[in-house]
Amino acid sequence: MRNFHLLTLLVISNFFMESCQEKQVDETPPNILFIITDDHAYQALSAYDDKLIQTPHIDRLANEGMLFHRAYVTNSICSPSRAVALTGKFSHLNSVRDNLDVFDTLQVTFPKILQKEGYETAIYGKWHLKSNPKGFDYWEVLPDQGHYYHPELKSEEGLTKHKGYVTDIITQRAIHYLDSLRDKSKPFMLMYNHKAPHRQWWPSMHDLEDFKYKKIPVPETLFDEYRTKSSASQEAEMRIKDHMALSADNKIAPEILKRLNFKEFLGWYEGAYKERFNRLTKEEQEQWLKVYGPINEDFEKNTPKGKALTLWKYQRYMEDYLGTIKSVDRNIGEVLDYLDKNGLSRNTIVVYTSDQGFYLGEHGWFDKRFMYEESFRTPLLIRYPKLIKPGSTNYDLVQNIDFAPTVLDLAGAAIPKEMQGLSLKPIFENKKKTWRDALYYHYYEYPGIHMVKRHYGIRTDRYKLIRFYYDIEAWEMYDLEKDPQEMFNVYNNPQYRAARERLHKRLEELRVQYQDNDSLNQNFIKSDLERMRSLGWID
Ligand code: SGN
Ligand code: CA
Repeated sequence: MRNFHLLTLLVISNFFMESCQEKQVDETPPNILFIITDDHAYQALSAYDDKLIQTPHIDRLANEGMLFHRAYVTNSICSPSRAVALTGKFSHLNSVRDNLDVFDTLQVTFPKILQKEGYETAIYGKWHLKSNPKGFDYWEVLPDQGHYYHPELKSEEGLTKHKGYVTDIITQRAIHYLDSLRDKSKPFMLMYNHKAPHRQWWPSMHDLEDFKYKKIPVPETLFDEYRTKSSASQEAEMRIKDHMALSADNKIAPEILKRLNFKEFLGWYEGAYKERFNRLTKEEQEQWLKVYGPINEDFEKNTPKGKALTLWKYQRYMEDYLGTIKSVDRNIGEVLDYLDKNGLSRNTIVVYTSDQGFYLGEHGWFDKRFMYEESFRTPLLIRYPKLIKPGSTNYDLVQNIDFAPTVLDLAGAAIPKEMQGLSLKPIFENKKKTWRDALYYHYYEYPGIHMVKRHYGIRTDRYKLIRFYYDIEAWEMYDLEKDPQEMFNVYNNPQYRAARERLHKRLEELRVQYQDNDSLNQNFIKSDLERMRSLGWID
């Protein structure tokens, strides 16, 4: 009898101890691992679509968390997206509308708030905001765009050159932080940001051959002639056919191009190609030439022309672009394994996203910037075992202004009024009653590289309305339900009159809500022109 009581007591006390521990764990603020890659198109992530590549490690986040099918950015370009992620505010209010702007580090950002809440914060990899990171206890970032091979990293101590491949190095630095540097008594927020798969797509030595000579499926709209669109599409300089450099992008040696009389895209691109090649060690150059040598020889012997050349460039583009993603996927796998092995997975929110989407030949393009789906949308996968049911999917209109409010909300911090996004927590918990019915977008970098005209617009569940302005005045409207590839501009189609009027009205409301307007725009144009003049870009 006595023994029985003792045993019962033991079992009960054990139960209490365990549930207290459980409670303790549950009340510990979550760690946050925020991963932002550069130019990763959702078309090249197998959780969304596996026709181009398998990304099993990134896919884990969807299998064990939530996959967002309608995640968008506010301004499809690098520095602006990063500023939005940090501040939760649109570009016109966060100091970074284009890649030339310098981020105002005096602003409120989510890492700064987390620091005040007792978090330790760190950032490794791509930063691209010109001013030095603020609000981070540890930081080591690529200067500007950084390099694929043997990159430099900038920290409080200055520049350090690292031996190896950029994606591996950023991972090593991030794991070193997690393992050896961090204060383990505090929750952490780690931003782990990759350069890949940014142009000019130099895959790691491990992945040089992966996609070579595998026939990559061609998008239906590769030869789009923009028949119903405004002149903005025709005038953009991002067509694979006309603007992708055979040298730097497709890795054909400049000597061969000279012999074949392909004069276009030598100049700066020739220098860029040589400079990148010269960064490789002698052994790497030999390894590289074993794979790219035969491609070069074949190009010289059987030089494709016309449509065949565009198809050849597309195939070469994809081989290298996808190659750089292989290494991102493998490295993310390593970090997820680290979390598993160190008992961190359950209490760490992992966010995977890109600074924007990218064209993989759709509409004949590479690059981003436009408000069309491929570049406006961005991948978003979030794992948080405590709140998110494994294998969930979501189709709400979410946007990168939501990142900062979401992280703060999950960390138990107050969301400042000036942040314009919404916390995604109710979506995770399945408790959302209403959600936004429309997204606002505004792109500014024009005139500039790729010459995509300034535009703003609205996207609802079914429609999209865009206004191009500055040296053009044009509206476009798409019925995304009937025309998901955005091939038919229905702005002037009488059947869509009522829908068009509703969209105009809602667009104006959004501009008021988000404090954007034409007079603000006029001032931006004035200061942008002054800057271009001072840089000697225009007279
Ligand atoms: C570089 C690229 C462009 C790209 C911008 C901005 N050219 O200038 O194609 O649009 O970066 O990219 S490259 O030949 O130098 O690679 S962003 O992602 O940083 O916005
Ligand atoms: Ca980018």
